[in-house]
Amino acid sequence: MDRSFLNDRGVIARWRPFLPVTDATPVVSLNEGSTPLIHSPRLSQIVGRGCRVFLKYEGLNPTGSFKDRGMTVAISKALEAGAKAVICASTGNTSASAAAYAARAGIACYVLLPAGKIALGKLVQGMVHGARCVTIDGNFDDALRLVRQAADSGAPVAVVNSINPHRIEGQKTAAFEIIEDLGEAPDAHFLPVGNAGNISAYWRGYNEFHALGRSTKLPRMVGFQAAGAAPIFHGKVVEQPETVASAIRIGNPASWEMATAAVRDSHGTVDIVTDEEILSAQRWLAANEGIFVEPASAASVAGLLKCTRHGQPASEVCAPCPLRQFPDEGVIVCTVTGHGLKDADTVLKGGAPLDAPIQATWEAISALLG
Ligand code: AN7
Repeated sequence: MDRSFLNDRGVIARWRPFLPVTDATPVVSLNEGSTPLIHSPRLSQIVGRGCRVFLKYEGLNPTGSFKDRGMTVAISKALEAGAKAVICASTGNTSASAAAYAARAGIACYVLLPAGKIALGKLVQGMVHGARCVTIDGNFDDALRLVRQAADSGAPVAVVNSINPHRIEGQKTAAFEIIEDLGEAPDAHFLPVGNAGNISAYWRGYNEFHALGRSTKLPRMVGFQAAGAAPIFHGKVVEQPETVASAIRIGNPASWEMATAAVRDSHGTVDIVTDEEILSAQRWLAANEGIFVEPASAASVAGLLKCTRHGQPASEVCAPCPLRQFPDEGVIVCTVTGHGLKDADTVLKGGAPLDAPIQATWEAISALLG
């Protein structure tokens, strides 16, 4: 029997030469990565001038978010180092991913979560994969501070937050895939920013492939924070971050400096989108392109829609507009980072009421269909 199919999938299998693994690394994979880059005709039309917009749909990873790309590397390396347990702070997706990969690796997983601020689907993922889910009376930034303390204390746990460099290494592979799919880097890359690891990872990936001659250009990196949780945009820590996009409810991002460098070096920008803009982009994407993403993920598309509305250079609310002087027929990639089913509550709260049941008769259905 041909068994090669068993390990020819997954981020480490596909991108091994670019990752910090050796033959001695036990690969823990769930066939993550290789997510679709989906052309969005309607967004392309809205941007106009022959530009093309693509969505990198990271919700199609095994646990439903981009976190799996970094987690396969982080957990494999933790296992290689002999770890028996891992720990992370999370707004939900990191913990869901860590729990699944730790289960697969056969090691324990502790997750620290801000009480009451985790989307239900993500909490359920942590539980079902057997992680020890601990909620704290504090926000994500408090949870991350405690995880750092756990690391410093010498407790026998490996940290799998993105302060673990293996996470960023794994996540950079999304940029490789985009260059392979397009045959070139895009002109701009839009994505949501929370802890700021992903924007840093993409920038690293684009630079590595550019240096190897696999692309001739580098995209402008354009990050969007929720208006109530926008420390990088404002240039200062937000003590009490608030947003409906719970995944990016972060006031003191771990990869702040790396992200700032990515934005500066790529001539990009960081801007904000309101909760209303986020929810409206989420619904728009689901209703018009058939793609259901969680609120945080919709921040990239909300940002693009905001840019097309303003279309003007810097105003009070809009950082230097990334679409200003954008080339005709340019290519924009928006990463949509997580699946919409993780947070069904937010959609229901937004009012999608079901009508009362109708009679189970053909007359009733026939009247409905006109
Ligand atoms: C769907 O899970 O921080 O800027 O603890 O879940 O790399 O942090 C999640 C972040 C965007 C922001 N979209 O990415 C966590 C966590 C979704 C996310 C982000 C997150 P970063």
